[in-house]
This record gives sequence, C-alpha cells and structure tokens, in this order.
Amino acid sequence: MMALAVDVTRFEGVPMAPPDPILGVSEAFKADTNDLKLNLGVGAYRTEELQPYVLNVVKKAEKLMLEKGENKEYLPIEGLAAFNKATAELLFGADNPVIKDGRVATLQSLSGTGSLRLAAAFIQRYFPEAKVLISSPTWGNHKNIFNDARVPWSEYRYYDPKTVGLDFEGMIADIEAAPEGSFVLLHGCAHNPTGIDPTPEQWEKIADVIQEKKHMPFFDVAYQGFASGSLDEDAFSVRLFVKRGLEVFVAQSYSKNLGLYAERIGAINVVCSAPEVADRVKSQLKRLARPMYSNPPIHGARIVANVVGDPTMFGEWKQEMEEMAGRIKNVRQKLYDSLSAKDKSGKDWSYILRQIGMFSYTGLNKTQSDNMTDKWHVYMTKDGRISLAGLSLAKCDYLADAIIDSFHNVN
Ligand code: PLA
Repeated sequence: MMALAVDVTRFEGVPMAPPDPILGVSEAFKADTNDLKLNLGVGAYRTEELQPYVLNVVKKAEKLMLEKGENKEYLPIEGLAAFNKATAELLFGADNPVIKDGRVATLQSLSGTGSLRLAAAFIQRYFPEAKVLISSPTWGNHKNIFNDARVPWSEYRYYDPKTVGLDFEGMIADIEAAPEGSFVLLHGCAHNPTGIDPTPEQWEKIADVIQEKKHMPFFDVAYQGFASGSLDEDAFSVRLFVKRGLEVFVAQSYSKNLGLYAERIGAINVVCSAPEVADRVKSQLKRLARPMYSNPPIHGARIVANVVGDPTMFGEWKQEMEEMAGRIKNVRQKLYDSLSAKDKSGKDWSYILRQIGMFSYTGLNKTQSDNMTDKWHVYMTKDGRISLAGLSLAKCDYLADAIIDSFHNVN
C-alpha cells in the first residue's frame, strides 16, 4: 500500500489572500488589546454603550415563532411566500400597480450580497454583452461580485473630492456615454461609502438619461428606513424609476434596518413590463439559485414576515428604526461639533453634516487612515470611511482628536 506523504502539499499554487478591506478590519480590531480601541470599520449598529443591538420587535417576533412550534422543512427555491409579498410591498409601496399587476419577480435570497450575486449571474447568462456601470467609489464588494460572476463593469464618476459632494455632471456624462443597454448600479439611498445622495431633481435627470439610453437601472437598497428613519422616504428613488414604467432590478437587505445581519435575509426583485415576463424571469432566477444554494434560510424570512404582517409590530419596528437613525444623526452632529470646536485651522467640517446614512466619508487618505489605527486605535477602512453606527456620543471628542491629528500631522 502506498503511504500518503503528509509533508507534501498539493496546494503550492494557492497564495494567501489579502484580508477583506471591510470585514478584515473587524479581525484586526479583535486582536488589539488597547482599551481605547474603537471599531468604525464595518457598518454594524451599536448602542450608545457600543454593544450590538437586537431590536425588541425582533425578540418579540422570535418569541411568537417559538411558541408556534414551526417546523424546519425546506423553503421553496424562491423563499417564503409571506416574506416575498412583504418585502416587495415595503419596497414599492403596497398599492403600487406593479405589485397589483403581478409584474414583479421577487426571490428571497441571501441578504443584499446574495441577491446582488444572483442578479449578477442572471446578467451574465442573459445579457452576456452588457456591462455594469458602478459608481466611483462604491461599496468595495460590488466589484468582487461582478468579477466573480464574470460580468464586465466600469465606473461612472460620482464623488467630487473638491466639493466633497456629488459630481453630478460627471455622473450624467458617464452614464450617457456608456453603450446602450448597460446596467447602471445605483444606491437606493445612503450611498456607501460617501453618504452623498442625489436630490429628487437629480434623480429625475438620472432617470431621463437611463431611459433615453435604454439602460437597465439596478438598485442596491441596503439601508431602507435607516437613512432618513422613514421606509417610504428612503424608497423614493426606486419608486420614481418604477413609476416611469421602466424595468428595474432591486436588491434588498434586512441586515441594517432590522438588525438581522447574520440571518442573511434579503431579496432580489425584478420589475418587468408584463406579468408573463415576470414569470419567465422568476423561473430563471430560481434555476440559477438551485445549484448555488438550493433554497434560502427560513428564520430571518419569518421574522420579517411576522413584523411587517402585524400592524402593532410593524409600528414598533418603525419606531426602533427611527431611534437607530436618530442616534446616528446625533453622533454625526456631535462629531461635527467636536471637530469644529477643537480644530483651530479654520477647516470647514460641515460636509460631515451633509452626508447621510451610517457612514461618514472623512476625506482621510490611506496614510492618514493608517495613523488613525496605528496611533489612535481607531479601526476604519483605508478609504477614509468611518461607521458612525459604531460611534458613541462619549467617544466623539476622542475621535475628533484622532481625526485632527491625522489630517494636520500626517500627509
Ligand atoms: N450593499 C451595500 C451598499 C452595503 O453597504 C452592504 C453592506 C451590502 C449591500 C450587503 O449587506 P448584506 O449582505 O449584509 O445584506 N455593507 C457593510 C457590510 C455594512 C459589508 O461590507 O458586508 C459595510 O460595512 O459596508
């Protein structure tokens, strides 16, 4: 019998992968033993005591679920029917004609990321010539998702460092210049990482160009209700495109707004021109999902369906969401106040107040961001993004000191 050589590996050709630019920050944070350390890397909501938060309404729904003694049978490939109904209604509005007409193909999928990935696989299979336009900058994982699905992408201008605002002209020009029939990935609200959203008038113009060029709008909605505190307000952009009668892709996530991060609950919705089209699209999305992960997990879907389906719990959710969004707004204001009071250089910090959502895009470069971590134990992504959801009022002064030092003493 041949002995197996334990000291010989077949994996010589497998190099070490770099840490993930966002989730790798949490790993580095865990390894730091300094008491001052602060994790502003990943966008995960914390209480004022900097503890993870499970919404009361989620605990309530889970208690009811346990009492009912529900089983653990497989879900259908498309997910839990009650969830799919609830999620489309939350997104488009319950009395949106696209829902009444049966023109939306909705599949429960593995949170925002899995939903985007499924849509990317669909694009690769049925639009092999098309490319996806993504904003510069964007959430770091977007590029990975399209790369792994073998979907070509290019960037459109979005952020203008000079104004620390939206490069609207550049954005429109780049979308206009793209080959007809491109997919345009848009952040439904609370753009990650910049926190800069188009105004309602600008959204109209973006829709004009997309419509003219026969592009396909593809929304990533990861923060509905979390940006403004209102589910309807944060769905404004998506609903505007749908109202124009366009076909639209929308990926949804319940990680942030219902705090269900690890439950991996979200959906991909495709608004189609006719019910018969939606049926075909849905059948192909199911066909793609089956060999990838077969069918989605049930727990988070039941939580969402229970919360949205019960008027009392739905009201409680909206209240808790407002409180979370409100806490983030408070630390945003306090950070601005601390920076303005402490910094004697005359620098205008007001862009921090103009940004919305859970992040602030500070403008710190990579070396300055390294200084934040190495000297001040403030963990953040190297693009200068900080998660305000991981910040407390009590830590704002300390953070302001770190930012001022990094801005003025590091190049
Ligand atoms: N889309 C955007 C724009 C996001 O910011 C995120 C999460 C997702 C999709 C996916 O989230 P989900 O799969 O949990 O639904 N972005 C986080 C976390 C909050 C991450 O990077 O995974 C971030 O820190 O940017």
